Amino acid sequence: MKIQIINGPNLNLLGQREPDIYGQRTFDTYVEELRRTFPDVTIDCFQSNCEGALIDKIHEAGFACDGIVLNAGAYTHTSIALLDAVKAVKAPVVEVHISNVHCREPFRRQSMIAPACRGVICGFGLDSYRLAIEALAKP
Ligand code: CA2
Repeated sequence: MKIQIINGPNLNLLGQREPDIYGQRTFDTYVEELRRTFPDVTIDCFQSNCEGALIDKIHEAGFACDGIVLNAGAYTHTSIALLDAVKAVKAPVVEVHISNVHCREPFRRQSMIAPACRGVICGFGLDSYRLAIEALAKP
């Protein structure tokens, strides 16, 4: 099984800023742990701060892998273009968030992409990604 993780804007700063909200670990270290947790799953990672690059990756991975774990960052709350990209592809997409977006600012409660996603997982720190892969890997 092949899973593509796609991280959006500012998530390259994980482990460097705002550790109270996003934790202290870098994503690279966390992914190594994920790969050990799911030895039978090929896990690829992509991060971009650019909306178009995220859309291109969804198009590419959405026909080449078995599932996408998407943390679109702040684009989650604004991007109809990402919604359309998720709708357009074959692979199921799980929306994830590290923080619990429902107990933060009101604008974070709205997701543009959720209606096109298989499911949404938020609030479990980096473990949200493991839970998403768990859900996608279930037969
Ligand atoms: O909780 C999440 O995973 C978010 O998708 C993170 C986004 C935020 O806009 C969403 O509402 C919820 C922000 C990502 C910023 O990432 C940083 C990581 C470390 C330091 C600073 C920013």
